[in-house]
Amino acid sequence: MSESNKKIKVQPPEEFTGLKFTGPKNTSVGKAAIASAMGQMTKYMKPGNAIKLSLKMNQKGGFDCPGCAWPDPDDDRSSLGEYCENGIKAIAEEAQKKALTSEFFAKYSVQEISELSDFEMGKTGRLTEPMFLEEGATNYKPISWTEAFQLIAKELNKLPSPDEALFYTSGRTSNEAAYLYQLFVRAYGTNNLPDCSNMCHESSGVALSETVGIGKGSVTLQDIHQAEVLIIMGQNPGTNHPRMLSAVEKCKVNGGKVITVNPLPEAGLMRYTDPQSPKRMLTNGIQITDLFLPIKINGDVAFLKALMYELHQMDIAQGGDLIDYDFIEQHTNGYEEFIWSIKQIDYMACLRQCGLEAKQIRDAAKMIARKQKIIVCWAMGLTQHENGVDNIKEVVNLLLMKGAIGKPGAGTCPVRGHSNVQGDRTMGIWEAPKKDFLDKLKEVHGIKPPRKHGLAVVPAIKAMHEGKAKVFFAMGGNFLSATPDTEYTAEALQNCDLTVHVSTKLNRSHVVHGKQALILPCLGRTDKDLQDGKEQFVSCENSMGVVQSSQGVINPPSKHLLSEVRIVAELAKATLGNSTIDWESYASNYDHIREAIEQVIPGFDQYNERVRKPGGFYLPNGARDGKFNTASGKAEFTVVKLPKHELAQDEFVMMTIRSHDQFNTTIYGLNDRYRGVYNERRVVLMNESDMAAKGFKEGDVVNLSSYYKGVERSANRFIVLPYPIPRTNVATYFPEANSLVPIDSFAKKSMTPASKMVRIKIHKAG
Ligand SMILES: Nc1nc2c(c(=O)[nH]1)N[C@H]1C(S)=C(S)[C@@H](COP(=O)(O)OP(=O)(O)OC[C@H]3O[C@@H](n4cnc5c(=O)[nH]c(N)nc54)[C@H](O)[C@@H]3O)O[C@H]1N2
Ligand SMILES: Nc1nc2c(c(=O)[nH]1)N[C@H]1C(S)=C(S)[C@@H](COP(=O)(O)OP(=O)(O)OC[C@H]3O[C@@H](n4cnc5c(=O)[nH]c(N)nc54)[C@H](O)[C@@H]3O)O[C@H]1N2
Ligand SMILES: [Mo]
Repeated sequence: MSESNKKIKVQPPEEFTGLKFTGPKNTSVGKAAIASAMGQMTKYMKPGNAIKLSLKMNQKGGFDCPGCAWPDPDDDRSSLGEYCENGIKAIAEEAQKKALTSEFFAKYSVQEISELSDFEMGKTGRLTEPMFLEEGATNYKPISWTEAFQLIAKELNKLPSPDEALFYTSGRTSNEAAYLYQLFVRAYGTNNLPDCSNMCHESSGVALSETVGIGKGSVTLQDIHQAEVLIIMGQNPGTNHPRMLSAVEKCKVNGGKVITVNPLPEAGLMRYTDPQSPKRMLTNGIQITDLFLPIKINGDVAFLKALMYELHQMDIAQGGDLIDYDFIEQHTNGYEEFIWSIKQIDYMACLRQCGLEAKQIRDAAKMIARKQKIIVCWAMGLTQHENGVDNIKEVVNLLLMKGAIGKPGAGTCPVRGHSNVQGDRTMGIWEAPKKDFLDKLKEVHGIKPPRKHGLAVVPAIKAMHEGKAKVFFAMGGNFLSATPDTEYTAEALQNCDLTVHVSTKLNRSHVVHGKQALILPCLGRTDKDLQDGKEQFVSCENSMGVVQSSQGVINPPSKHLLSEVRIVAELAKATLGNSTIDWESYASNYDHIREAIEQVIPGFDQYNERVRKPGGFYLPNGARDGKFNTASGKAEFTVVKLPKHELAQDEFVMMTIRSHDQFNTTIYGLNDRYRGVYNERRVVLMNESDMAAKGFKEGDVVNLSSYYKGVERSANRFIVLPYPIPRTNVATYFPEANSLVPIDSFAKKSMTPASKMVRIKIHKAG
């Protein structure tokens, strides 16, 4: 490692920012949310842009919110703007009035920039011109686009094998840019396309593909409205998918019940006040959760097993009409073996592991016993575990037992993260592409796509660490801070010959760099995109498989910005020289990319025509229609093992979660309003009895350390806060605690880092 690299701060600074703690709230949204959103808009945006954007966000013919992937209503969109507090924060962050110019980089060295907190980095403004960090230099300096592309091309073409290059994607990239990007990467010769999905819903994709034949959820927004019971597991929609709450509210108004399974009583799941409904504002909102189950971290398999055991017992006692035997007979495989394993469970061991009482399990069983319209919604609380794939398979088992899939008001609902993470995967951003897809690329584009599977995020980090990958290219995202084991990942990136980031905003991955580094500034979702003098639009797929157009509405912050599509095309031209692909034609008219997508990817017939219709179109979804595209043609029951939970003396299980004021590694502000934590992110939420046993008081400063396979990792200076969380469980924020997540602790099969279950010890700081 060079001398200059040593001093670079690879993690946010350990300084405190002035904590105020009031304890958790029991209601969400309402007036405080409107005030918070408006505050962000007026502080960071030009007034004209703020109005333009809030009227066009998630409207038919407008742009797709760059925040989460929750779908928009097919009809009946609110005239006030289909927005939420955190959507407004996302656009306020992207459409900042402040511009970050080359003078900033001339004034501050890379090392000095690394001293900034993530919050401060984000507030430096939108990136405005391409910047280059020469080998051994202390400061980034401007570079022309042409030189930047030539430099990347030279480094890529120098590699002994294309497999020594890695091409990461974060989930904001549009369908058009993602398609062209994977086409370039495969024409260049590798399937090394790690993406944020590897750290997110990969466990869902793997489990759902194996069991119901499609790696996506099966429900629509209408289904949520019609469900009789919604089970919301491992998800905090009040913060991360606020618009989901209006759908849940509709479900409740229609008579639906909600069971919430979460170690924390998240405010958004308790009460909700629709900010656009004067009646709800006056009546203090609606109760969301009917049955709250404060589960221990990773107690979900144990809980589901106990629940299915109860259901089976009740079915026997009540004459056998609670379990849907007709559905099981006609549409599934493996029931006998599965139910035998459920009959064998050690019920008491399950109760101990999930931390719930038998009565709570029975109450849940009673709530679903006579219902068929059941939907399970889930997010990172289920996927980011070593047994993440099993968690979701167990969810599927429950739904299959009840015949609750492939019919209205029932099914699977993995709630996606980034606004186009699902679309990127549909477009082929995947390290393990299917043969049919590659065959089609060959047929349509005349390339010879590589057949060997590439590297997902965790193996990609290892390859860089071991010197087996030398060029790292990122289409968006903040790889260093989003990935586990921050120190290890930093060493990996610093091992590269070249790191390149296509970005809208400055982040820590720009200052923890390879020998040479480039920052390529691009247009964001909200910016107008002109190619050949004509305005272009892009498209995205939301969490429920609807493809819709998205068109930016404001002038970009600088005339030097290129669109992601244009960047890929220019890079391809520079790298591939004579290519069978007409990159220029694609970049100058995005309709041409959509024509190619239509030829290669099933479900996109008449793409250009249908995407221009208000509201877009649904992609085909077998599971939704009750058709299971598995090897056997039936949905598969699976027998899942109860995980082993052995905590050593003095050990705790830590989950790393999002605060209310962040979008992944982008820190909008320092408050976590619903949890009553203000002006501080370096906190650890702990059960009061655990605090007493350790002799801790509120406000004590502690250091955290994790031990995994003989390696100790540490993160220092966190403030202890008493919180209603099960015993031996604690919570910290991502990314401050990422250095504790071991690189080797990931889900079997999906390789998703286990960032919701890190075994740690807690010591008072000296
Ligand atoms: N405003 C905003 N919106 C976002 C994001 C953001 O950062 N900010 N991120 C986007 C992205 S990429 C994603 S993936 C989603 C993330 O959305 P979420 O998954 O809701 O985000 P997390 O904060 O990781 O919350 C996980 C929840 O799971 C619970 N949990 C943790 N461990 C367990 C467990 O073992 N069992 C159970 N049952 N529950 C558990 C936690 O208490 C927490 O409530 O949100 C997307 N939307
Ligand atoms: N410990 C822990 N780690 C986690 C998680 C966790 O729960 N706990 N969650 C994981 C999950 S679910 C995810 S999805 C990942 C997220 O990982 P990433 O997607 O890599 O991270 P983000 O923070 O979303 O990326 C933010 C950066 O994207 C860039 N950006 C924003 N908009 C655009 C755009 O339109 N185009 C381009 N090119 N760039 C843009 C900006 O420069 C910004 O700094 O993190 C994972 N890491
Ligand atoms: Mo995510």
